[in-house]
Amino acid sequence: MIALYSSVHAHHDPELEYYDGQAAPYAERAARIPSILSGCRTLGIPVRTSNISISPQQLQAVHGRRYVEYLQSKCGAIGEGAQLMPSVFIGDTYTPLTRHAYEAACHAAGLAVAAAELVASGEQHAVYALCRPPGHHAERDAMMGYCYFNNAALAAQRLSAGGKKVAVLDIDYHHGNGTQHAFYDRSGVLYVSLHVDPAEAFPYGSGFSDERGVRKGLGFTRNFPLDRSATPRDYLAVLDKAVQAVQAFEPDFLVLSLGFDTYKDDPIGGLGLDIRDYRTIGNRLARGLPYPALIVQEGGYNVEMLGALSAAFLRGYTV
Ligand code: Q9C
Ligand code: ZN
Repeated sequence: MIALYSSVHAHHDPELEYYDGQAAPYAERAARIPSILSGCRTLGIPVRTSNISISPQQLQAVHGRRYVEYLQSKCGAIGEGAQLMPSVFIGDTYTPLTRHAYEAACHAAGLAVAAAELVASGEQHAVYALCRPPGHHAERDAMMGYCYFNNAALAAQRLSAGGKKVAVLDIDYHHGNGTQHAFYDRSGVLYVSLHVDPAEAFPYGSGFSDERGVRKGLGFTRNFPLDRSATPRDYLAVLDKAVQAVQAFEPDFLVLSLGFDTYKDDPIGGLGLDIRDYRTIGNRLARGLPYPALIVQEGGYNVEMLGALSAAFLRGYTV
């Protein structure tokens, strides 16, 4: 296993997000990535730098042309250090634009696609893409939840080339609305998500258990909402169900959308999981889902703890 990293993310570092119009410090901080990098180093996972962008054409595998062009031109007009809350192509007020948002998002997507290529070619059995900004809330035509381009969806789309079956397992605290919607009417990509019940958590509008896909995609979306008060024991029991749903699909490849915002002291999530639980999670996934895998970084906002959390996960995953 190797990790893929790009330094370009650091130029995108907004100051504020808006909750019902009230400004609050931006939780999706650039310092997250060095912390996760230290977790990889603790485990001796080789880290390869991959400063590869993605073209507007490649982004259109998942996103609309107008949306991509809007982001590119709008970001170019923003001053260094400033931020802008757009009025269109936006799903919430947590996702401001900066001068370097487009560039950073293109490099995060570039990491995910480069990682997908290493896995598709068989060069690596597993690759951890240290994507930032994250991606799973990004819709076809809307930025949302700190996400601009959907890294996991772009990678899954790449891995599905030639009719390969791809399972996306999303264990971020939040439901990955954008990834779900990207494949909602298709049978070749399974989306399975474990997250806090959208009745009580972001993104509120999707991730309910009765969302199961449409037309050819019916049955190829599976949501496992958790109560906010779920214990680690409850969590692991539901994780086993999600793992079984993936196993039943018999995928050629796995994309794991990995969030550490389920950690008990996460500043915006927080689901009672402790460091040792991440080792258990990593271990259960490695054993239950031994497919060639791409791990895509999503959320996780306790910057000081991300190194320990990623190390614990990797310790369990790589045994
Ligand atoms: N009052 C990801 O984890 N809402 N995005 C926070 C705090 C924004 C999370 C609400 C959550 C976005 C990738
Ligand atoms: Zn999240």
